[in-house]
Amino acid sequence: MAIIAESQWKRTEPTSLTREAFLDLLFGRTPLVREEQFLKPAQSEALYNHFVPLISPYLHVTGPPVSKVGVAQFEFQAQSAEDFKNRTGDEKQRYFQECEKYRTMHDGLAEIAGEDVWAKMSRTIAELVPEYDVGVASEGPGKTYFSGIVRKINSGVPIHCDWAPYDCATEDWILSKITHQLAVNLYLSPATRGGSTTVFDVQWWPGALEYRDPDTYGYFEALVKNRATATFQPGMGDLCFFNSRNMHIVRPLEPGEDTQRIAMSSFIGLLPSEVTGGKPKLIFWS
Ligand SMILES: O=C(O)CCC(=O)C(=O)O
Ligand SMILES: [Fe+2]
Repeated sequence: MAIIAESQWKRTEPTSLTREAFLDLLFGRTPLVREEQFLKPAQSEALYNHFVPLISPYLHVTGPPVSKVGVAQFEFQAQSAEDFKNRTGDEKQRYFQECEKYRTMHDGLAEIAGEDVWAKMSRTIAELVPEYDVGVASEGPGKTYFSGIVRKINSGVPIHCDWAPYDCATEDWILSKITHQLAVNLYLSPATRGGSTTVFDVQWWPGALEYRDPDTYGYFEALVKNRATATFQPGMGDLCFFNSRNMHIVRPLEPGEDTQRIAMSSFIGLLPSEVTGGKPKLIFWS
């Protein structure tokens, strides 16, 4: 059996968003960073009410249903063994066309919530790590990625990780050149029954593919058995970060929970200076 690297986690509890915590997360030394009440309840409520009626199903998902406002690069990925056999070569073109449709999606945020909460999130990070450039991922004119999708995940997601150097290796996406990857979620929902997220102390490495469920983007449970975990129950207005190279799972809402589990979400990848030709850059995409 393949060998898993020794744990680097110093703790399993979430820490608040400081420079040290952010860098520990990026480099795998801590599992969770959580800034409680990043949004005031009235802001979350206004955004929730604005986005819920606009939600539509993912264009492609090989697992429990997920729906959204915006674009997920994941919708254009090879998710299952079958998908890998059926790449058409026009995935990137279709992806960037879809991004154009949602280019103005955040324009009304300031009016709805009193401030552009998504810009506030990226500004907060940029201030913590001045040694990095920070911005939405781009491959040049007409090829700017989309960041800040709003997702509804009521039915949970299987054990999986989000690791662009593997997930995006099917084409020449710039994302496959990152060296570290985080997920950030700004939870807008008051849902409290079910819907917790668990991060496992197992990062993607080639041997993890032995545990891949061929029918979905998920991995079998044996991969994470007996490994340390860090679990959180998202609270309305909380801004939570985890290292998305780590395996993670979202549990479904329980029967009787009648609010939707909604979050505004992005990945954050570190592009090294060998790729940027200048400062390392934190790139955002959903
Ligand atoms: O909704 C969540 O808590 C996490 C969803 C997820 O898999 C991700 O953001 O990568
Ligand atoms: Fe994920």
